[in-house]
Amino acid sequence: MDSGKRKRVFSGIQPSGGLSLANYAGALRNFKALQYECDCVFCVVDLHAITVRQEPDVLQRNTYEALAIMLACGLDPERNIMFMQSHVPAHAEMAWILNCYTYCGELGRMTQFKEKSDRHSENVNVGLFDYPVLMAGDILLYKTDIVPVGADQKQHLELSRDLAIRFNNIYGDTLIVPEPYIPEVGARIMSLQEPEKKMSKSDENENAYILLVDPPDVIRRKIKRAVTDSDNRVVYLDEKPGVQNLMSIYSISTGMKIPDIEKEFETKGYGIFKDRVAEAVVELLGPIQDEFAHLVADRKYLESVMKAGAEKAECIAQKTLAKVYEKIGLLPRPK
Ligand code: ATP
Ligand code: LTN
Repeated sequence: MDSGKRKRVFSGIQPSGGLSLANYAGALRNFKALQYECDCVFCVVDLHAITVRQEPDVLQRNTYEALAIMLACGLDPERNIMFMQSHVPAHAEMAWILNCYTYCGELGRMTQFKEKSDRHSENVNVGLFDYPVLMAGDILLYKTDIVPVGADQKQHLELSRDLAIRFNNIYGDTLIVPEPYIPEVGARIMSLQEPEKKMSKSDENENAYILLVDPPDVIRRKIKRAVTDSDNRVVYLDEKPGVQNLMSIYSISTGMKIPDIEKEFETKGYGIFKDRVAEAVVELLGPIQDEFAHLVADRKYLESVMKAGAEKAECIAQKTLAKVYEKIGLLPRPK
């Protein structure tokens, strides 16, 4: 493919704890698929993670681990730009600029802000409120065409689009208006314990989520305990959210389509279904876990990846930022 025509992809993952099967389903899996046809930039968004309180040493460890798991999932650092958000100052700078074009009302309406303010009522800080603007900056700095994310990020992406359009309307064509890329299956993996709630790695009940690094026996136990219903039929219906969720997980793990899954389990009950889902997840995660164990121990290598990534990212980001400054009327620093 002509490299001039390749679409730019940007996405970010927070180092806010171990990554989950939901992060894989909604995001990482698609990053992997897109890397072959697009120019991809994948960022560990550490500045987003500090909108809730983090222990410094835990944050450091999670940050290395987030990069290691992205690599273990098959993202190629030669093909993609992979870096830490805080290593490229343009992200914080762009966020400031965009702050001046964002209305408080727009941010106050954000579902994630409302949820996280409830969950962290002792620390409703300005960063938490401003989180979507930093995210818009991430995306717009790279002239991004496509943003692969889970369904929970749709509202944030809408804001990024609105800000790009708003800026362009004032100053003329400057920023690219990004498109979301939300998968059909796996965009919203639900909690294994409360299937009407999204699976979140920060859930206080660890049976609610599967971490990509969970050992096989833990995965089997969590899936066995997953909440379903008393109907015992494996069919994909909205009134059976627990079963629907396990079917999505099975689909992601095996590559099978939902109707084929219904067929496979037509004459079988939840016992066999859950066993097969668990084995499929164990099989999916096995190679990722082996690769992760090897990579996470090699901090030198991880640092070499993030260093090279930051240099490449900075070049692109700095160019967009300079153009934005110029359009606004900020004086260039005399040489
Ligand atoms: P937390 O659960 O702690 O709030 P998070 O997992 O939502 O964090 P990120 O690590 O930043 O936050 O998410 C990374 C990617 O995973 C995003 O693209 C997000 O949309 C996706 N994602 C998160 N939760 C789910 C889910 N339940 N189903 C599908 N995709 C998800
Ligand atoms: N808010 C996102 C993480 C994120 C992101 C981004 C995703 C930060 N910046 C830019 C896509 C593009 C989340 O998943 N919680």
